[in-house]
Amino acid sequence: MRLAAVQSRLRHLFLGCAAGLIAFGSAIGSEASGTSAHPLDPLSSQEIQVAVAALRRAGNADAATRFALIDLDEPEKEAVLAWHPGQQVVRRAFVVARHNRTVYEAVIDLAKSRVERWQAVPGAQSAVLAEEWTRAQRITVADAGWREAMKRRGYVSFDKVFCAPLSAGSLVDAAEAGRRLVRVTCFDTQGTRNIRARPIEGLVATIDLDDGKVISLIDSGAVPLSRETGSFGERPLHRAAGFAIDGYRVDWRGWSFRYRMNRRAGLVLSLVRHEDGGRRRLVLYRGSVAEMFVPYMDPDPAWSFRRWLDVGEYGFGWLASPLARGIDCPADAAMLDAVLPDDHGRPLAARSVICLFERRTGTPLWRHAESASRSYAGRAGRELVMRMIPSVGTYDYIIDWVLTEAGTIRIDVGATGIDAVKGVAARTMADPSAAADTAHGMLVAPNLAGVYHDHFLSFRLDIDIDGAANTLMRERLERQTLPGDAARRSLWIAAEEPVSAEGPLPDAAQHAEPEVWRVVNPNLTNRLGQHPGYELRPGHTATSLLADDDPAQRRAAFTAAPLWITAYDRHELYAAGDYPNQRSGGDGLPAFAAQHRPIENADIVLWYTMGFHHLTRPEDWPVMATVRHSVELVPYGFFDRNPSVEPWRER
Ligand SMILES: [Cu+2]
Repeated sequence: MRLAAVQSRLRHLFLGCAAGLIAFGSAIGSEASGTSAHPLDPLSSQEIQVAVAALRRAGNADAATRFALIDLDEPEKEAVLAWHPGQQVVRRAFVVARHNRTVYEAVIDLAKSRVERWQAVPGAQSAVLAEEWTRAQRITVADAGWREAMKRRGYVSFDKVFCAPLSAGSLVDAAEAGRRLVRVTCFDTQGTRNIRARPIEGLVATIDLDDGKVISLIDSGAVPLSRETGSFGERPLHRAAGFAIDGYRVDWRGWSFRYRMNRRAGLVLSLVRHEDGGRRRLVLYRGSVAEMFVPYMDPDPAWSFRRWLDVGEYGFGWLASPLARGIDCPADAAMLDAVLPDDHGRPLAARSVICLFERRTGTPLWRHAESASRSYAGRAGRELVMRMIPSVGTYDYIIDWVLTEAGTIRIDVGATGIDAVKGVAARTMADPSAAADTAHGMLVAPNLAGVYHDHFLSFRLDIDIDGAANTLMRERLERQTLPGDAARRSLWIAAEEPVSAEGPLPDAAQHAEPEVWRVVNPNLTNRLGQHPGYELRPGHTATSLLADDDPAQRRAAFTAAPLWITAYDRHELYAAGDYPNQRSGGDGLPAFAAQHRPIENADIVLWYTMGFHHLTRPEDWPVMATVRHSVELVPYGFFDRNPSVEPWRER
């Protein structure tokens, strides 16, 4: 399809959106159905018409029949894979229709206009139809009982009321059996474009769509209406575009922070603050890499010592490589230098070892299309990225500190570079030595085994939510069983408990129950009376599989759990201690935690370990495509609302 045609189609789909909420599509004109169509091409409008006509001609369907689905009936996979351009294929349509209160399935041979199958599906209900949406709204508003209930809530006219028919879920009483139902709940839309912002709570009408009437009404009493409009997207957010660098301070769209390059940790971000109603609120006092542990899984004496603690044994800042514009960073990035002393104590200018750029994510930061009111609002996603790439022997780690307009701080780590390979006799898996040669790694090329290993990257995150006195909360999701007579048997609730002891979070590695980790300032509240906080949302949390008494593991005990918490001490910066090189272990986090300092409503530090096991593969050779991993700090009651929406206008 030509671009212009695509654009015109897209415009058509949006502007032509039907009053119904279910779909944005509107009828399109008939287009030519290609004779050499690929077997997986969607049905053309002509083919759709053929399918419906065939059903009518066969007496299966009439004007009262409704179609919940008319789609390509995909051919067998063998036929699809054997197809070559120009070859004729048997095109079939698969149809779900509703006729005389019964759902039917049909298959139609489109070339022959012949119905091959027409079969009732007893007891089934097809999806809610667009016309049923509007019919349910009409039925609700016309119902005397519903009007009476609305009157008790102060409504005498309903032109500013939006009613949303909802799929009925499972049946709540026997009288509902066999009927086609939706349940309708309504909203007060006076003075707002967000038609879902003010629920008229406690009133639900259940509608029989076939009989066209309300069959039951839940009225559990009036609930106070929200006094806010819940509006968004009505005017753009006016913030300066792009970022500003002033010395070592960076400002971007409400965010500000300071950065520096440290020979050992690499990039250190400090005083990360977000503007909020004229206040510059502290989120992250300091964030940096705290250690890296890469143990190889080969007992061969030539390999068993390879269990690197790259940050303490070498230094990420020292290994930071100059970044190539247009490859390592976007062409329009700001390339930043750092000064690092060399082994002789001489200041060395490290050119372009940091880059800073704003990027379009290509994904909406947020959006909502409201077909019921034919409105749309959205904002393009943009992020600020500060990047460095230490080249640690074979590996290159792309370390990104990312800020978003939604108030999130994300750390992305991309691993690329060269697998560490061991020379072996085997050239293929058919060779006699192959089994022994690949006991601890995979052949990635003839005579080369990529030895299995892990990557554990510890981040020290000195989170200070509106000041130093913070508490780490665990919010566990627990199943709650409901009494036997309820319409539901179970749901989950969030059970909150503060973490009271320094050390690894017990059981956190097992993930036996899902849980949320949240740092709050217990001394403050937001406008909803909640303590402002940030959630630490982990991505890859593999922990070490080595035995606690393994000499390699003793040196890197921090890898036993994805999250540790300690009291703040500005000298405690490294997860495996200050001098891990050649040490036998016991330093770092286990020693810090052994002090048993108070950590509730105190200055605390979180240590998160991003971990991933690396089973090598041929595609890693000769250079590995970037594999990305992330961890996020996500605002959780820190803001009163989504900070990327324009300032609220109270009514
Ligand atoms: Cu690896």
